[in-house]
Amino acid sequence: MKIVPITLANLAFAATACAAGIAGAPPPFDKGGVKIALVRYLSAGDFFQAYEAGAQAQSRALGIDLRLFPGRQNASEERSQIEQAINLGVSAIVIDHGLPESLKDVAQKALDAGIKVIAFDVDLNNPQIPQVEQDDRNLSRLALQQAIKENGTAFKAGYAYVAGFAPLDRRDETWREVKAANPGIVERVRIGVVNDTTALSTADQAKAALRAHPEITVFFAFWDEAARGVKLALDELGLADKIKIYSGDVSTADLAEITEPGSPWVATAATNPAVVGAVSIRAAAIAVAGQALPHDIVVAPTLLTQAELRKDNIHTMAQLSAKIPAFGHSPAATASWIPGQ
Ligand code: SR1
Repeated sequence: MKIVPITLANLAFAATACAAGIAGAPPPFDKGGVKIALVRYLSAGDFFQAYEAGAQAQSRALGIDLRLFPGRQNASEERSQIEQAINLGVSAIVIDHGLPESLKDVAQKALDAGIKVIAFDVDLNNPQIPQVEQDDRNLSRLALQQAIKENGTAFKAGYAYVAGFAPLDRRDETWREVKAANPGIVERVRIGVVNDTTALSTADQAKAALRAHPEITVFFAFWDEAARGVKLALDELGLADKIKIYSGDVSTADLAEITEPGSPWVATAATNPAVVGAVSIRAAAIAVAGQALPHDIVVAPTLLTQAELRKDNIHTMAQLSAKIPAFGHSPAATASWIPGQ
């Protein structure tokens, strides 16, 4: 497989060039009009919106008819959306997040119907289903190492986490390792919520937690919606100069909050979600073309610190992509015949 760098900027050109089929591509992409479904558990929030935009751009470049099934945190709805995608006769289904136990059998039903299945951030525990992920154990490790660099190995922490979501569970494994290796780092309070207003709900929880635990000096939230909620709580309680936030994910809105004067949000470890969306669609396309894919398709995260972002004057994802190659493209799931890479 030839590895060619993808840039989101050139996907738009490729989109118009390839709608009727891609010259030299393997069937069925030589003719165009391949139907692929993106079925989601969550659609709200910056990460999920940017992921969808990246998936749509890569689909246009490949001449794919992308059928989008939005996520409303409803396991039975997601399950029935997969059934609908099977009935639509799609060639592949990308399953984005979800609760594994409600999806495993219906994913197997899709495979049995000859449909390729790619999972993003949901462990369906099936060797026939390649998994896209953001190297989550390392993602939280990058943020945790930065926290130790800035705060030492003895501090009281708050932690935003919801069990049952594969990326958060993998990030949590590293947090448990770090606590075990550093007995001076103590988790004093745990909060967490997943809904379509996660930031606001997290802020309410964080305010109560911080009032009850004035000893906390560091807060970990390895999901930007949760980190934004913790920051809102700190701002409202007047504690922004007392507590530092370390997170996962990044968006243009996050960059504004991280770099604003006096912000407590000092570092995040992240990928570009639009690139992850593009990788998921490329993986589905490669599978439909009958070409080989690794089981684990990994988009590597990068540590972003407040100090460096301010120094480099970075305020948007476009600026970040221009500055850091990993934010503009990923070598994961590429093939020489895929346009827009
Ligand atoms: C509820 S799971 C939220 C996470 O999913 C994606 O992996 C994003 O990185 C986000 O942090």
